[in-house]
Amino acid sequence: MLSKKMEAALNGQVLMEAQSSQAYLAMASWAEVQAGFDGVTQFFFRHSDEERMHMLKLIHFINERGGKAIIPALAQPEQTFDSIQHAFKELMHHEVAVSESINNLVDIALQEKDYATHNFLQWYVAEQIEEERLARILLDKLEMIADDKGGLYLFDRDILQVGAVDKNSPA
Ligand code: OFO
Repeated sequence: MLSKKMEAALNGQVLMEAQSSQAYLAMASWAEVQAGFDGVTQFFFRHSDEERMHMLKLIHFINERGGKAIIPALAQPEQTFDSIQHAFKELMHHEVAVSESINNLVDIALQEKDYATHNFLQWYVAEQIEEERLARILLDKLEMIADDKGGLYLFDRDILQVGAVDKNSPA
């Protein structure tokens, strides 16, 4: 059974995952209208779907542990970006903030002696290590490429291979 404090904190994470999904959906849509960035477009659409799965996993857990998942209202995410680099910088900042939030949940689970939730959260801890790693790799590549069109072409072509390392289904 979840404590009220744990339940509220997990619901906060539902919101965060939903916001992540929306933010990456906006990036995907933006990339889709930037001619030629097919790989980046697919990457963000796929990432948005993954965030939704992260949210669903939390919703089911909260409900199964005697709580009630709250389906949140969402603010409109950023719609336009100055560059591919800008979008990936946002992704990186976002993932670091999510990791901090997950760590905070782990702290609360320990304070509450809620070992079931602590165990559940380990999947998210591992996932965040992977998400931050991926975001850093991609951002480093983009910073090296800068405005080089050939480099951006190759980045767009190869991004789904890099992203494939990130595949461990949360379902
Ligand atoms: Fe849900 O991991 Fe990214 O935000």
